[in-house]
Parts: sequence; C-alpha cells; structure tokens
Amino acid sequence: MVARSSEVRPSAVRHSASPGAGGRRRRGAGRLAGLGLGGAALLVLLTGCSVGSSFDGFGWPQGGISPESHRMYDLWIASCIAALAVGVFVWGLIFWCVVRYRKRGNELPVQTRYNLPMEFLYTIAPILIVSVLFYYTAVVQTDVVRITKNPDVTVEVVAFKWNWQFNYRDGQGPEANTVASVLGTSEVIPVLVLPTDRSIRFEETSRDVIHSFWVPELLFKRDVMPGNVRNVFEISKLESEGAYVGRCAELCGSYHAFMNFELRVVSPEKYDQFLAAKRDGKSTQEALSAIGEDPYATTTEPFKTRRNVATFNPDKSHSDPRN
Ligand SMILES: [Cu+2]
Repeated sequence: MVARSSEVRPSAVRHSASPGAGGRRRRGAGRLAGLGLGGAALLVLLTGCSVGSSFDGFGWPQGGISPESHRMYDLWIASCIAALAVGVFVWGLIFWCVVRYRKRGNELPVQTRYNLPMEFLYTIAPILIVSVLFYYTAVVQTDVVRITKNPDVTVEVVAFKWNWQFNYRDGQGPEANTVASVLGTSEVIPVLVLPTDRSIRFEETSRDVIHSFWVPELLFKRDVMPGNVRNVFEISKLESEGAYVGRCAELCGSYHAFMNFELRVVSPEKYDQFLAAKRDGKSTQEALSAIGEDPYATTTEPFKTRRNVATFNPDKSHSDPRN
C-alpha cells in the first residue's frame, strides 16, 4: 500500500516517471499538508471556553460551579478538538486519495507497501495520540478524586429510600460527630446549605440500597453504598451562589425519580450563621429564613405518590388517576 520504487509495476513506473506528474503530486501533497496544518491551527486558535459553548459543549453539560467541573469540561473539549483535528486530517486524506487516484484507465496505479517510514508513522502516531490523551485524563482524574487531610467543611450524605439526610460534621470519618443535620421528608425537600470559597468533603453512606449523589452542576456523581463502604469525594470550592437541584442517579426503587434535594450555595458568612442557627436548635427552614434565604427548595418540589386505593387497584369505577 505504501510506496517503494522496486515494487512498482512497469506501467506504473511509466506513469510516475513523468517529471510533470511527480511535481504535481508533490505540490498536491504540500497543499494538503498546508491545509491540514491550517485547519489544526484554526482549531487551536478557537480553543478555550468559546469553542465549547459554540458547539454546545460537544454534548458535555456546561455551567459547572466547581474548579473540578471546569477541569473535566476542559478535558472533554480538548479531547473533542484533538479527535476532530485527526478526523479532519484523515477525511482530507481520504477525499484527496479518492480524487487524486480515481480510475483513469485500465492501468493499476502505483502499488506501494513495506515503506518503513510510513509503517513507522502508522504505529507511532496512534501511540502518541493515545498517550497524550491518557496522560491528561490521568492528571484530571487524579485531581478530581483527590482527598485532602483537612477540608474546610465536611458533610455526611445519608441516602435512604427515598430521601436524604445531610449531617454537618466536626471532623472526618465515621467517628466524627454531627453538629447539625438536615433531613428530607415527604413534605419538605432537604436543602443542603454550603458555602462558596471553602473546600468541601462529602462522605456518603446509605441506609438501605445503592443510591447516587448527583448535583448536575458539579458535573460529578458518586454512588452512595450501604454497609461499611463510605464513599468520599471533595471539591476545592463552590464558585457561584445559588440554588441547584440535586438528584439520586442510581435506580433505587419505586420513587427513585423523585428523590430530589437542593444544594443552596451561600456566602461563607451566611453559611456560618446558618450553622450557628441550626446548632441553636432552629429548624432548617427557620435557619434559612434567618440568613435571608428562601426557606424552602426553589428548584424542585416534594413528589406526590398518587397512590391510594383507586390508583393502586384501579378498576372501571376508580379510573381517575388524579385521585
Ligand atoms: Cu436513590
């Protein structure tokens, strides 16, 4: 497949022996290489957040609120750009070959194979590409799952069918004490209040089955396991105040889809006041009101089971699903 003059058939030699054809081919290859380089340079120039947002994140969720989420997002965008650069180059080669070597007569075109430099390139280039992608993936992953010794805030996330409890802890690990707690009920969505600009550790445990703690804006979710497994992850800080819906992302039973909570990100000062109010025995709603925040979740609402005699055992006389 790759050129080697000793392998070339006489007819092909005749064809390529013309100096005009060789010159044209070199110029064509030069143009193609220039086009490829120009395309790659253009893609590199367009790199950064703007490329991601113009292409809708290449399918990756946007609007992350932690440094870790930005790193994962950037890795995805860079990988897409690298894949596109390789793709554009390969597509260019394919179309160039289709046009340049289209059938002109009954003579076979130059048959090339055992070209060592080309074979070498075929082998080395993919290894290099995969190595670079692997390296950056390993760097970002290590960064995202890094655990520090003394995070500013530690929250124990307790999942159960089908709600959440968030325990504010005075230290790390199962031996630490809970100093304040937020418990979700069927009537009230649990609001997890956390501060901006402080490192936060999440320690997860489940009372029954496997759940998954997921705030889409963190661009990260981690399973919440029952038993002795205590899944832990950290974020170095939350960047923007606001209310963000949180969900269970592991199919855990009938009301899995309604197992929502709200992450409320406030300033560090407000967070301290919230925690102080909770420690003083105030309810979560009272403590939220005390710091000037909406006392109830604003991003989601408690679910209605819609389960009663009529809907659980529907028959013709009780067919109205709203009952
Ligand atoms: Cu669940």
